[in-house]
Amino acid sequence: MQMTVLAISLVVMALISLVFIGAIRSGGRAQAPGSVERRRLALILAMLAVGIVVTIASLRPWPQAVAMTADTPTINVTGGQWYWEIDNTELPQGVPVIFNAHTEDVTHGFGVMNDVGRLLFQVQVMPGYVNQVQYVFDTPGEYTVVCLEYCGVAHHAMITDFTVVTNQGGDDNG
Ligand SMILES: [Cu+2]
Repeated sequence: MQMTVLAISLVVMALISLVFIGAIRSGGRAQAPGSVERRRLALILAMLAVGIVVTIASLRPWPQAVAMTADTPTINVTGGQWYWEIDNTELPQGVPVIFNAHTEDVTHGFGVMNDVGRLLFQVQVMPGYVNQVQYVFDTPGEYTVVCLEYCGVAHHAMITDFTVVTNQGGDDNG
């Protein structure tokens, strides 16, 4: 996806440059001596080159793509009026876990809070989409799931929980 966007950007940049070069060539020839025209063209090409280099150099992989491996735990979250369903309620500590969140009806907000009620992350849960969020739980314990998007009269009751358990290093957890 990112490479497609890059390719489209480069093609559009090239087209814009061609339009500029064409405009420079067709107009103002009488006023601008050849050397000025050449310097202007060189400046445009230099700016184009800098733009391409900066564009490529500033590309970064998406964070979840960096952390995700074949054995990254994936948790499926289903939201509905007015409940949460989580297919795994014992999550490992200290490793990235992926939440795949979808809704059975209206838009909800999947929000996860720690044991002192601090919001750790949230992701919008929208009809027709599976939204993904990745998180590393540093602390074992109880975590609370709430809904952060008003979804009807019992919105406030959309609460559930899950546990993060200590990852005993060396154990086979796959
Ligand atoms: Cu809600």
